[in-house]
Amino acid sequence: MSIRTVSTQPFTDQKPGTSGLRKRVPAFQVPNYLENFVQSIFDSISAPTGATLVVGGDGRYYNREAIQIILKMAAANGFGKVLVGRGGILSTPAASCVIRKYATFGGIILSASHNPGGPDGDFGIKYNSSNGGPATETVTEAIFAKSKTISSYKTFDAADVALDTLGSSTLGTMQVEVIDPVNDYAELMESLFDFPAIRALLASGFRIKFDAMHAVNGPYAQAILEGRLGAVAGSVMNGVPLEDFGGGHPDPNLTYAHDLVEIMYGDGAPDFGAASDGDGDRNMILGNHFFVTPSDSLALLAANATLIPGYKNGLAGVARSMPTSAAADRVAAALNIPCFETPTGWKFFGNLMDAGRVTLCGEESFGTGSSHVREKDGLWAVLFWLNILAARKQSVEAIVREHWAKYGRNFYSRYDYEGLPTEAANGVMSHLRDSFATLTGKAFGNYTVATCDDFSYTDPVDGSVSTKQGIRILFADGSRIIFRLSGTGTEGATLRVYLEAYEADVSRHGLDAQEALKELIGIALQLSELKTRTGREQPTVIT
Ligand code: G16
Repeated sequence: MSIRTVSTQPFTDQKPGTSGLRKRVPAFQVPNYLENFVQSIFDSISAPTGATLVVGGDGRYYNREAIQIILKMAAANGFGKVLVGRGGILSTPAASCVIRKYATFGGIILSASHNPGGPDGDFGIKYNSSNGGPATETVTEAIFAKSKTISSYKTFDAADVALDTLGSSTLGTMQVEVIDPVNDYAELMESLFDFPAIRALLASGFRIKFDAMHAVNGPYAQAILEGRLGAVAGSVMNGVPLEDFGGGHPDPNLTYAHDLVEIMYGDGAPDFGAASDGDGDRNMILGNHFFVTPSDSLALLAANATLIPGYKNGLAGVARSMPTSAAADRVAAALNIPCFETPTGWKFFGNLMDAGRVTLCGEESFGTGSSHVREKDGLWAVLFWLNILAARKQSVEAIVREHWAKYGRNFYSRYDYEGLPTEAANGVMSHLRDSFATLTGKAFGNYTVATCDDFSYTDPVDGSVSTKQGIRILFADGSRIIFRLSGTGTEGATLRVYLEAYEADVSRHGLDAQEALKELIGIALQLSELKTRTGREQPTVIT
């Protein structure tokens, strides 16, 4: 057993996207591809000799192989200890929890989140810092710079580490501790929420369905919902994590979580439904025949936070990504707390949470979370909702409708055009940028453009600036159309069009969102010339 230095050539395409490096599995299987990226991480983070690292992933295809490679490289790069989830499993929020609880130097999380898995599916890797959150752009840029000049990496020649039994072993001088992936996280949840009240709600006949989508949250949901909270057996569906997610697309939205949607919109639907994604950080919330948009969910959680033991003293502030609707802003204004608007990407919330300036954060992309960890957290959001339902003893729909009556409704929808030729997608964006000068003040039907810009963000904590974070067309009445290119896809380009219209009139709150947003959708298509420039008549996904 010895440390070996291996010569390598740089790859030019290792730029981390919205949340780490995501590629097809075969790309990661190219000799040295993963090793180069891991060495670039280690070379960029200046970990002291003997530091502790957390490693885990969502269990997708190639997770186990990648973990063995990372463990051997960590041993060769001077780490003293690695905490790894049993079977190589850690949901993304659980990894964040473990990094924080054991005050480790950082962690490596293996996931391509909601993207499909399997031998031809997607894989991903990202580095999280000691605060438990995704590395900031300064760090990811350093990793990318390193990946372009790397000439060697270090590994440790040894047999694979046994990952399926709890306990310690060694790789040279480095200790590998296989930990239970669920316990630390479940304890954290129990410290935040009123488990006895939720248990009583579930015992009273309140029926729930949680769709783990054959992804990492299955064991977490079984242990917490059916185990600690006593939900009836079968409340968790698709609860066995599979390397290819059963051939599904583990993205909790109305299109991909169709099994759950059918149940929640069928005869005898349960009272509450929820789903989470590949790595357990996203969530979708449903009532009986009712869908809660992620933007509304964030606003609802903020408005009801003091009902929850972990948040009973109120919130320091809230934050949302720029394309997320302004529903949370209205709650923040009423609570007289700050509301921050950040670029898309959970990493932008970290500084605000570390500085104690926000407690709750959320994104339209089915992500909600709080300062309990530094990742968005799917099961946390489900427990937050269950705690509200236990405290208020009303249906999901009644709670949301009451919220709209008080604050108004921000109608919201997102159109995704996936797998576009990159040039066509870039063409739409530059055409829109070129139109800025002529748009301001122009009227389109009921809407007049107030301003338009390319969103830019100056981090209020460290002063770093992020530019070109999405094109905003802001209308005089507060309605918005946003155009943005996704940073998480692995094939071609995905163009997202985000639509939002505010409605104060309660008599119109029952409208279908697509109906309420029809005129804005037409304006978005007209302004962007999307159909002619991309040849796409319809979006691939509407949420
Ligand atoms: C990641 C990020 C989120 C972001 C989402 C969508 O989520 O962590 O902050 O909102 O991607 O990003 P994009 O619009 O660029 O595709 P996840 O769940 O994929 O890790």
